Amino acid sequence: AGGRYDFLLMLILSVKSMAKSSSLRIVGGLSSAETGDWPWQASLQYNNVHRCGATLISNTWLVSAAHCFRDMSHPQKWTATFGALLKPPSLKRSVKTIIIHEKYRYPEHDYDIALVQLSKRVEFTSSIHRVCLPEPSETFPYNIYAVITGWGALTNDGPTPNALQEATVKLIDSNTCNKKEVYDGDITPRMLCAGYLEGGVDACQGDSGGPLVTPDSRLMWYLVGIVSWGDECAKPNKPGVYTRVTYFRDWITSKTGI
Ligand code: 4AZ
Repeated sequence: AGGRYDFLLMLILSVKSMAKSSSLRIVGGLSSAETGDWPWQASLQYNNVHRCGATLISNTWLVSAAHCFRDMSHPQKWTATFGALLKPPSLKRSVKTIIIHEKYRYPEHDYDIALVQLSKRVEFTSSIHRVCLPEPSETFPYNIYAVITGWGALTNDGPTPNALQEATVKLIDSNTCNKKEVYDGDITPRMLCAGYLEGGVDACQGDSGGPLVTPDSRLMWYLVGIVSWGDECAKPNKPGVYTRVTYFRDWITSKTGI
C-alpha cells in the first residue's frame, strides 16, 4: 500500500510545483508554500525574530525541539506566528509555558523535544489547524515520502526566506543512518533520519523544531518527526535527523492531556 500513497503524494506535490514557477528552496525544495498549505506550521520567535519552527497539535499547544530554547527558556520573550509569510503573519500568539524534555541535555541531540503552550487559544480555520499525532505503536516504513516545511536557510549558512518553503524527503532506516559513512552510530531510538543519501534536499538552520509529516490513505497528515540536527545541510551521506514523534507520544499526553 505504501507504494500507492507514495504515488499519490508525489502526484500532489508535482502538480503543486508545476502550478507555479519552481525554484531552489528549503535546501533543494520544490518551492514556496501557499497560504493554508501546511496549516499546522508555526514560527517561534524570540524578541520577534524567527528562531525555530513548531507544529500545532491542539488549540493551545505546539510541539518543537528542545534545542531551540537553549539559554532562552523564558516564555515572555517568545511569540508564535501562523501563516505562510513571516511578515506579515496572519496570526500571532504570546507563549505561556515552555516544557523541555527532562532528559534533554545540551549539546547532545537525544530527547530533542519541547512543548509550547500558547497564552490564548487559536481558533482553527482552513488555513490554521492542528496536525494528527501518530499512535505510539505506529511504524512508518522507510523509503516512504514525507514533507518538511520551514523558514530555515535556503543553503548551509545561506539566506532565509520570508515565505514558508516545502520539500519532499524519504524516511531512511536507522541501520543505514548509523553506518560508519553516515552518522556512525549516533542515531538513537529517539531519532529518525530522512532525506537522500545522495544529498541535495534537506532541512537547514532555522527549520529546527518544525514538522516532518506524511499522509495516510485518507490524506490525513501525521507528524512523524521534528527537525533536530544534521551535519550541515543537504550533503551526501548526511541526511537530516528528526526527533521520532512515536517515541514521545505518551510523554506528550502526560504533559498536555492531548
Ligand atoms: C540547525 O542547525 C540544523 N540538515 C537543522 C537541521 C539540519 C542541520 C542543522 C539538517 O538548526
